[in-house]
Amino acid sequence: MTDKKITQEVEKNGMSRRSFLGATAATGATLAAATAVGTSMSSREAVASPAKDAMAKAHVGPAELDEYYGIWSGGQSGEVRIVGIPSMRELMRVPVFNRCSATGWGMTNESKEILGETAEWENGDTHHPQSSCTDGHYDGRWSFINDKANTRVARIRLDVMKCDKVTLIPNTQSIHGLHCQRVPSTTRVYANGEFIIPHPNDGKLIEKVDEAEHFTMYTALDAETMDVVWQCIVDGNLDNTATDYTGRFAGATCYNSEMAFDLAGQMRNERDWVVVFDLHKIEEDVKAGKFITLPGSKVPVVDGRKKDGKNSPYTRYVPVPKNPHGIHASPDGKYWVANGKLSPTVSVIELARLPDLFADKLSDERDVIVAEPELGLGPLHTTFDGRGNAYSSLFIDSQVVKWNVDAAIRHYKGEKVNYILQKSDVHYQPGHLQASLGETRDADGKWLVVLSKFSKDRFLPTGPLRAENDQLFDISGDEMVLVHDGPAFAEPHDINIIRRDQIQTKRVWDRNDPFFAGAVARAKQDGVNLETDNKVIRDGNKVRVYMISVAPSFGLSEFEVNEGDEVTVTVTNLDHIEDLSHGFCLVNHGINMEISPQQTSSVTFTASKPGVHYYFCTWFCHALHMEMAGRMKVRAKNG
Ligand code: CUK
Ligand code: CUA
Ligand code: CA
Repeated sequence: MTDKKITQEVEKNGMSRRSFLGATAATGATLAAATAVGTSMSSREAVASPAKDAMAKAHVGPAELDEYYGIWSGGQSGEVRIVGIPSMRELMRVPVFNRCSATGWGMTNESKEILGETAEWENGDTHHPQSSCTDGHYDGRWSFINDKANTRVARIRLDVMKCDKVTLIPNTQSIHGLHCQRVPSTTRVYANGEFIIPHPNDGKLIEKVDEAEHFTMYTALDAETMDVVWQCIVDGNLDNTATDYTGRFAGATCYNSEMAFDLAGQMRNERDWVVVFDLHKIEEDVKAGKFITLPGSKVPVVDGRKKDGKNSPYTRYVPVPKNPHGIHASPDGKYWVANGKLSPTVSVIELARLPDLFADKLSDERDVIVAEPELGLGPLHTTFDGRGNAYSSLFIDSQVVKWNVDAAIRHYKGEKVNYILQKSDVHYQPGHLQASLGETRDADGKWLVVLSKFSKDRFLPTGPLRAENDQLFDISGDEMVLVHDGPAFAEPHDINIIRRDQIQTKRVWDRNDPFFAGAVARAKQDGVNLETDNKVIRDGNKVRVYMISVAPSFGLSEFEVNEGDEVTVTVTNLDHIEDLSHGFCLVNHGINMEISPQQTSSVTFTASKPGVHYYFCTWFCHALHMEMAGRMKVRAKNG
């Protein structure tokens, strides 16, 4: 393609981008055009020397360790991933709402206990990993994650990188936005119920909207117990959420102030809201018993809706344009930035003005807004470098825009000042973006990860379903420089980037770890010492098989049960050696589980098939790993 043709393409593409809004038919054409442009541009780009320098910085050689842990959501895969930054090497997958063939998540007794009443659901949709803080710094205890698919919130222990709690949120449908308290420390986790549903939602009032009360709620969980501690009814719906750096306020975007159930209806208003919650006031009233409960639930509920134009003590509704999406706090604790999505602007809210907002000292709710810079088309999310600059993703423009927050504020006051510093193409259609430590006071402005929703021509094609593209930028200099394309499976939405010294992981399991306390208690009841005994205990038609594993053998090379028995196999890995995991897979029974060093794992199943069935070790542990196997003999009922 000639340069002139490329220019024409860009112009054409630019125009079709601009008619993108609201025109679904144009979407395909826009994206197709973007592909053509992207291809020609990238093949044209010579790698300039600043880019080469940045790439050298991002290079993590063999046996070198990354500087940061990235905690990655896995979208509709239902999992969470741990990725090294800047190498972008995937280090681990943490199954949460999904099933995992390798670790046995969803099959083992330990994981089923954690999944609780929702263990039967095999999918989830993770969007927002949020890691615990003390005084606005990551403290390495936990990451929390939402499940948009099945209205849950889960917790991941960062010391072992396993999920240890799952809570089903009552009275709402679809948990989307999630954020934890940052200051003084994470004792609360806040979760947005996205969809507006009738209350009670018992099937009696499904025909007419005006026959039932319709609303959604903001939910607070106790970070330690993961119990739901209160819910707050809101007008409209809730999309994303962010806390502040004082502990008193949280904000949530609402794209459906119209409370409509159709697309056109949800785009009717020029402005929707940032809903601001006074968390201290809600906690105070809940503590004082000033709350209601909803039928079938004991959770304290407060009403944050406006009544006859009057605000509740719990919320304020700040009008912002239009169907806003991401909301993010700057690391200096001064601002929230709400991203306009259907408006080319973002709204900058000064957090110091929120006490006056709640004290009704402002003449207009919008007086908390100190800037509304125009950035480009489809701003979805924003992150910060700790040097006063913000980076916003422009979904429709397929760009990241770097802008200066103070300059935008001065511009809003009328000064003639340019606030946009740089626009960089990304490939393609970015959602979240995250700068290193950008969610905390420690934002260090070194790396920026941009999670793009389309990869198109960037990788070898894989049929109709393509990888996403997680791109890495060096943002340490004046200009952001693209250094890496990272293909990712369905579908990272958001990440936390944590310095590696802020997370202390265990090398082997602690024998007293609560993760397998259930199995330890069962063994104790059976008089079994998990660290020495290989035993089969019969209890009516329930059989409990205990064995140890030491590379390359199981403590039992065979055991016998009767057809129809309910069998629980408990394996304890006595190996102390780092990285020496075993597995227990029972052939033709749909069972496999991980047993890492010093771990106990257990699984319960029915021995429904008479005959001899092999079990074998699935994690390659020894030169004689293939030989690490045994036989379950199932005696036929009439045998
Ligand atoms: S959401 Cu996906 S791009 Cu669920 Cu945070 Cu914005
Ligand atoms: Cu044990 Cu392989
Ligand atoms: Ca709207």
